[in-house]
Amino acid sequence: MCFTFAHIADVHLDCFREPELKNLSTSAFILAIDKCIEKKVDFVLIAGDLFNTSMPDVSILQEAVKQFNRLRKNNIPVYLIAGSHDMSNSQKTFLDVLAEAELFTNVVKGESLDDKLKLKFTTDKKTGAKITGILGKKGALDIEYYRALNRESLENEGGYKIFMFHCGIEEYKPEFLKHTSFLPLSLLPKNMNYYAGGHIHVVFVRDEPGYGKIVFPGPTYPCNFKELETLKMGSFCIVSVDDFGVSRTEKQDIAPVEIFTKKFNANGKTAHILEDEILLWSKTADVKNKVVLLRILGTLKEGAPTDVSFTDAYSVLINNGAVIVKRNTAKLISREFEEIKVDVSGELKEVEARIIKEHIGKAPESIADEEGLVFSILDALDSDKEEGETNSVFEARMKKAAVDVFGLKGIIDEDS
Ligand SMILES: [Mn+2]
Repeated sequence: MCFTFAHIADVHLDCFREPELKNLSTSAFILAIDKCIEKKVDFVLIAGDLFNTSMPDVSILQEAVKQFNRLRKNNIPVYLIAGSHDMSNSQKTFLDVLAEAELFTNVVKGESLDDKLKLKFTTDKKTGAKITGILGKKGALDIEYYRALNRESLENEGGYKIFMFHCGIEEYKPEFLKHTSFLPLSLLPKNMNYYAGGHIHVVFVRDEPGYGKIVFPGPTYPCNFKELETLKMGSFCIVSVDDFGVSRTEKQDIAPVEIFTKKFNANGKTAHILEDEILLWSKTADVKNKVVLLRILGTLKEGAPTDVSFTDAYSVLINNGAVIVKRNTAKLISREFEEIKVDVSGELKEVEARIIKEHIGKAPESIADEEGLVFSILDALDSDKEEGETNSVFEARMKKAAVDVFGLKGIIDEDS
């Protein structure tokens, strides 16, 4: 039988701090649901990272529930797996609450027998499609599930089969992620019709011999500055399956508003000249109803990146109707720092150690065991917010950890 379904992933609701971007990200999800209803898809897949955190804001939860209710009223079931962002460190997720309310079905079901993971398919009543999958975990820890997976039982099942997963695949990884390790293709169960992926925020479609159609639909909305700049919009896929079980994907773009990017090159300019150039440009730029991204890069002839003031240009752009203006000066440097070159080969820890070694000894006064001190402070600050810990408690804990490392007890008032 012919049917269609939507493959959504990486919604990351609640991922921006700025209300304007937070709203755009939520609008993008609503637009995706609008399209699913308009196209009368038979069901919707969400391949992880519906929420950006395990405890999203109440208003965001309310909006999500509203959208799932719209799908339910239109008889469109939703099948979902958790992504690395949906889970707290203690493996708790708000998705469980929504699943309990039957807003969607979490398809990660099965049992662990003799160290082997045996997954069960969830069958979609209307179409007969069989769906299963493995949740995503932080730090690619989900690879252990794949190692333990009883693949044969999945591979030998008949019918139209969908495998949902939330991790990158080693063989297909994009250039910018070359230092991250992903799941080798050989650990994916073979002989599925459709592999609904998430986690890699890039659109990717491939018919893999022996496997099936492997798809990453991209995020429904970019999740940070770089993604806003490069992706310019969100996306998901609508998949049509014919009588022979052949799946065709159609990428759907989601762009609630236009994203306008502008680069400024600081090479050979003083902070003031650069500032004037940006202000002058802002007066004539057509930014009405657009998200404006300013990327400032290069080496200033004089002055530090912090000397460049954006205040006036911001006011002009906002007055001219920009939805929001964001700038990125990560690649803007002062002349005195120009010579810093970083060799990024090897594991993250090695790169860290190398950079620290290269740059110690530059403090105006010599510090005893500076290298050890830098590592201790990195360790002390490398701690996530605990389950249920409030921001202020978390901040106080981090502050105490830092104070302890520097042995500053009594010098800094710990209650401040
Ligand atoms: Mn993601």
